[in-house]
Amino acid sequence: MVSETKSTIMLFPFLFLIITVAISSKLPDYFSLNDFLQFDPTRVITALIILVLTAIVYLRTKPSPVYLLNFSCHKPDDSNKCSKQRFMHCSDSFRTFTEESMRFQRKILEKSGLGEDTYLPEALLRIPANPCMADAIKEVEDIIFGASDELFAKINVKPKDIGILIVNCSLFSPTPSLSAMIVNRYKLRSNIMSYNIAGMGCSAGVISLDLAQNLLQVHKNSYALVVSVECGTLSSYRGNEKSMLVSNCLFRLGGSAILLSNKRSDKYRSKYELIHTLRTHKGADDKSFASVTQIEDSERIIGISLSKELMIVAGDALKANITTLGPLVLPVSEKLLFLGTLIARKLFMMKKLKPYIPDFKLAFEHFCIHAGGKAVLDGVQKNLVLTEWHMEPSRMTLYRFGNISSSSIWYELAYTEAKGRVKRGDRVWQIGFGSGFKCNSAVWKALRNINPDEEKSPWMDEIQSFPVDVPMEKCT
Ligand SMILES: *[C@@H]1O[C@H](CO)[C@@H](O)[C@H](O)[C@H]1NC(C)=O
Ligand SMILES: *[C@@H]1O[C@H](CO)[C@@H](O)[C@H](O)[C@H]1NC(C)=O
Ligand SMILES: *[C@@H]1O[C@H](CO)[C@@H](O)[C@H](O)[C@H]1NC(C)=O
Ligand SMILES: CC(=O)N[C@H]1CO[C@H](CO)[C@@H](O)[C@@H]1O
Repeated sequence: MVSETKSTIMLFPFLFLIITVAISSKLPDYFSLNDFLQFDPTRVITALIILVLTAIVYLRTKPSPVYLLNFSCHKPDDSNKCSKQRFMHCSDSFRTFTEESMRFQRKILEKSGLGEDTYLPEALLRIPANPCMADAIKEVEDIIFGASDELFAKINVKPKDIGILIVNCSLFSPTPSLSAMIVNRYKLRSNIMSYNIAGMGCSAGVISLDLAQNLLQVHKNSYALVVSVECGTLSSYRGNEKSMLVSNCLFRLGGSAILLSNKRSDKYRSKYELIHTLRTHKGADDKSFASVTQIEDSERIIGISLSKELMIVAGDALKANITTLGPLVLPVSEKLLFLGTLIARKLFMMKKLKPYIPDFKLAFEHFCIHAGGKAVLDGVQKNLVLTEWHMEPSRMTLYRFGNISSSSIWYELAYTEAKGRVKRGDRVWQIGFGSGFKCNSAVWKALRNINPDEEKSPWMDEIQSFPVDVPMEKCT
């Protein structure tokens, strides 16, 4: 989006120049020495004024670049580790689940693709569990401040320099808001533009990026802090409705913080440049709208219900958006192949010819797909024809950290970096899915080679032990 407008706007100065020359002279005159020696002052001044004006217009309308200075992902304390066995033990202690729901939860965990080291909030691990508001606040504080502290330690930017703050947490929105908690903790400036995005589900990460990008186009020379966290403490479900038990089993603790800048001088010390953000909202379709909802079951217990159509809806949303993204990022050869097949199918009625699925591996080196669950990852892999190597960051994030909602795409990027895969010029595609139903993408370009030994990330101490095979485990 940014680069496209940029190239159109780049044409303006040239256009103006040509018009200027054309108006102010008969072209051949310029080349006669005689004329060249006798300046016509009015002509020169007009040309100069127009040039200056174009330069001003150009600089004013030129879109600002958006750089990612650094980011951090929170790694919870070891005491929050929750093996499948511990999870079942905690579920059991609620004493509200029937024998059948216990069996169902066990089955979900076995098929989930989650490992034995994911993290749950302390309040949910306590026996007997009795989560309250104070627990939820403590949980988000731990994550938000943990991630932000680490981020501020990584970058050379004072909290006072931050002009835009976006916090995104889908399920928990206390008063004063989470963004106010951050302003208070880091003593941010009083004219800060703060936004608290709630209820937008797992793709909110990309939504906040998109919002940040738009704000950075308007407010020059700013830093934007984007914090993404999910707090499930108060939304854990204790009823026996199967469609509501699924997300309960997969949700885990995690959060991330990223710092964006639109100062051109920051390019040399940034990691990535934001190339595109794309948002697709399928909420106008009732099936999509109802695919992920927070409702009460027949016994008035609140939980998040996932519909059976979720995977179909997700596939549709993805397809819709890659049709838009494709032309922006794919190399010419792939576009031609796609067009050729389309024409053959439509014009020559070659119905048997399958629609050509463009090879996105030619447009991106790395993929970070929202790790909502194993089914989501399998679906995307099939749709985009990706190899296991490309899926590795997403699968390992699901295995190690579980469904950590919107921040998962940052854990995946951190994994890619920790494996030493990111080289200067590489392109990264982050895909988020979430209730609504929304599918959002962000495309980044790496500005430098990333040395895994220098990066502090949740993976740094254990990256050698990945990738692991993710078998369908029996759980007791
Ligand atoms: C992942 O967790 C989020 C937040 O709890 C939830 O809304 C979403 O439905 C979960 N995704 C899946 C596939 O369970
Ligand atoms: C906002 O929160 C959601 C839900 O926790 C998360 O999926 C998303 O990534 C967050 N957005 C950003 C920009 O961090
Ligand atoms: C990001 O932070 C890490 C510390 O974890 C640091 O080594 C690295 O140089 C930072 N990257 C940039 C581009 O500043
Ligand atoms: C088909 C569809 O909904 N595509 C959307 C994908 O995202 C872009 C960017 O926001 C939209 O412009 C497209 O309409």
